[in-house]
Amino acid sequence: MPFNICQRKLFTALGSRPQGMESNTITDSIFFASLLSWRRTVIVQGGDDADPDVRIKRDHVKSMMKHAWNGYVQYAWGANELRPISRKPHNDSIYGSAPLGATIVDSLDTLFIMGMMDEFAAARDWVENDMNLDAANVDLSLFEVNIRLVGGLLAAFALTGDNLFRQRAEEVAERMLPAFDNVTSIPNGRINLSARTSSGGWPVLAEWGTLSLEFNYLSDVTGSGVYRSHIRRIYETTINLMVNMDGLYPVNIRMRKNKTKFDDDDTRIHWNNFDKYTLGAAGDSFYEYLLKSWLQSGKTDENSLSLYLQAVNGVFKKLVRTSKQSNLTFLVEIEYEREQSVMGHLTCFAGGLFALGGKALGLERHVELGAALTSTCHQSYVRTPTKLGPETFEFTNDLEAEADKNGAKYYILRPEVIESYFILWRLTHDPRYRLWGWEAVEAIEKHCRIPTGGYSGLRNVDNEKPDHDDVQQSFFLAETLKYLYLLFSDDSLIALDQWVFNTEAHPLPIKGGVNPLYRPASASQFN
Ligand code: DMJ
Repeated sequence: MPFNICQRKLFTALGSRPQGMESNTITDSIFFASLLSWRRTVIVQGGDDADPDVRIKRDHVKSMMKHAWNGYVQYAWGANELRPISRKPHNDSIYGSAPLGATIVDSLDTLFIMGMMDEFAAARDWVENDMNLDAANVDLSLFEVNIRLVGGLLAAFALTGDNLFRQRAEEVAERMLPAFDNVTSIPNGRINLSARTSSGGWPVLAEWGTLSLEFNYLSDVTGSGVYRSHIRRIYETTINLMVNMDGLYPVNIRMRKNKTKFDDDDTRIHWNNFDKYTLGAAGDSFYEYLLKSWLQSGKTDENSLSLYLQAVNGVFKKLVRTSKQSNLTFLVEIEYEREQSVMGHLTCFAGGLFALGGKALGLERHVELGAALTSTCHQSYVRTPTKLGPETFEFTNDLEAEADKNGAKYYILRPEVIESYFILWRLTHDPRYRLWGWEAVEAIEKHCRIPTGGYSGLRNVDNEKPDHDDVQQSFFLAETLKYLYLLFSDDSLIALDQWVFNTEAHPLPIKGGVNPLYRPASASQFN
């Protein structure tokens, strides 16, 4: 049964005009207009496709989630990730040995959306009773903590309205704030959640540029402006001091104090640009969050939109290329003014991003670029013997969307290619995207499924005999399986005009009346 929150909300709202709002013609029309805008149902569970064959495929994806989850529960419960072959916890991941249950928090919304409510209840119980930030006495990536923990908890809060998730998200975020005790608005890249300290200097573009969705939403649901104020300083002040190349930003920036003969403590800032420009690793989600911040704001955040449009113009001008052999569209990277014709699996998110932006803005050229990049990423999968794509692939006189013989041929269960299939499917309903998604399901089942529980990445996608890396990444449950499940669902389930996905595929509601699950603190009488 679809979980129809809209009707319950409307009923509550109709019985209770907000306190302090007097009745007159203007306020009446605002009040009832806002109720009308709530009339559209928000579907967060269910959403079965009308076609029985598609329903069978979706059931299969759900069974994959069960298999992935059961392996983790059995052999790694409470640890960050699972080593499915060794059948023990994986402690060398981004969170190291900090017992932060990354797989549990990253999986909350996937479990909920799939209707796996017993598993969801166990996960919630862990978040309530066992998630111990004081035990995380280690330097962690600000970016990873934000996208997986804060993003995962906020999405769980939005979907369920359960205040536990908001409280825990705020606890984590509040311990991230020392990273902003910096001379500039760019935060330090490392935080210690237990000691409440930060270190590491400036992180790369994609790290400091991937905070806005979570921080803006946090401010709205907690009523605390501190999170939004940090984002404002970055995007409304600091970014204007940065050199850019046609709207594209270098992945590495450095700050140094200006030593003068008058004052050794002069804190004026000089910006050095280390010029690698890329939509791949270290750059990717900076661009993603520009578009999505505009979407999340209900299309009112003009500053983010303007930065996004400038960046896509830069992409067209500087980065889009076509392969010689089969006219495949790809994106180059520019490093110290030299072009590298290499794309990463990570870069494949850009297909979905450009299509999403193009559709929202009525820019067909952007949608076409997104579709063309998604086809190229599909080629990176189907040209390998395993039908799973390598970490990086090249375009040379001899190679087209394939890894070089010394290249990075591993596949670590990443989501980006499937993410773009999902977005393109929702926007175009071209059946090829479901076909390609199903090809990926079959390949993952054949090469990555470990019979005793869980899924493993591969060391080399060119080896038909599996060479497992023995790691089930938490983003496999957060992203890869969620996007596959939604690919085989009806459009109404987590509708794209009501939700934006953070870069870890955690859906956050869109502001401005289209999604009653936004749950701002100021409207808590409706929650
Ligand atoms: C995830 O943590 C996120 O998607 C991030 O943006 C990039 N890396 C992984 C998945 O590949």
